[in-house]
Amino acid sequence: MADIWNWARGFHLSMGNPQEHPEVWTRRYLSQFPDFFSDREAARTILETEDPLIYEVQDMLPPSHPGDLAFGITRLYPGKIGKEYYMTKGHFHVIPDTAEIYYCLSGEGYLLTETKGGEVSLLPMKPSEAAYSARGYAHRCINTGTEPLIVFYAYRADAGHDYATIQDRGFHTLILEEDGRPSIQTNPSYSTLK
Ligand code: S6P
Ligand code: ZN
Repeated sequence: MADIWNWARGFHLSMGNPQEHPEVWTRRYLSQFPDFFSDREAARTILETEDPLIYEVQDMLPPSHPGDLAFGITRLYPGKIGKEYYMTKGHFHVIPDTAEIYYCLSGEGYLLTETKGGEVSLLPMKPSEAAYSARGYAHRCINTGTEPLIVFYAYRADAGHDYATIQDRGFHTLILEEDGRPSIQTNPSYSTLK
């Protein structure tokens, strides 16, 4: 990575523009995680004709030192798969006792957080608002608006990501569009997803 990221001495940089530092951007297309959506049939139908970009992440991932901070920008596009709003995969941290802070720059949606025991904290995100995902909680961004939801996040650098638990069990809570507005629902497949 370029010299700009001097984790030992500090640095500053311009963020959020995919044209700058393109090597630290990761893109997630529907074909990479169709089974994370509750309506898998709808996902399959869409993939017959297109493969939409759901979100992109500029992840300034430092070497894994517990005293460093990983941070970046997530840009989550608007849209739905069936009735379910576009969302990130979501994950627990491998070191469970690690929190994460999100700050909303633009757009609107939710940070859905929940424990392995199914305790849910659903945190709204609007510009200039922060959402704190507590230690032990998985987290997922959901875009319920019509513009990209853009957030800044930071967390302990060596926390690690566990996607497999979410892939197997799903989240306890789903945000679906009903009558043109977000509706909070219990995931009927929670714990039984395979
Ligand atoms: C990492 C942090 C974010 C997410 C990003 C994409 O701990 O929570 O950078 O990685 O929002 O979500 P996901 O679930 O695909 O990593
Ligand atoms: Zn995280």
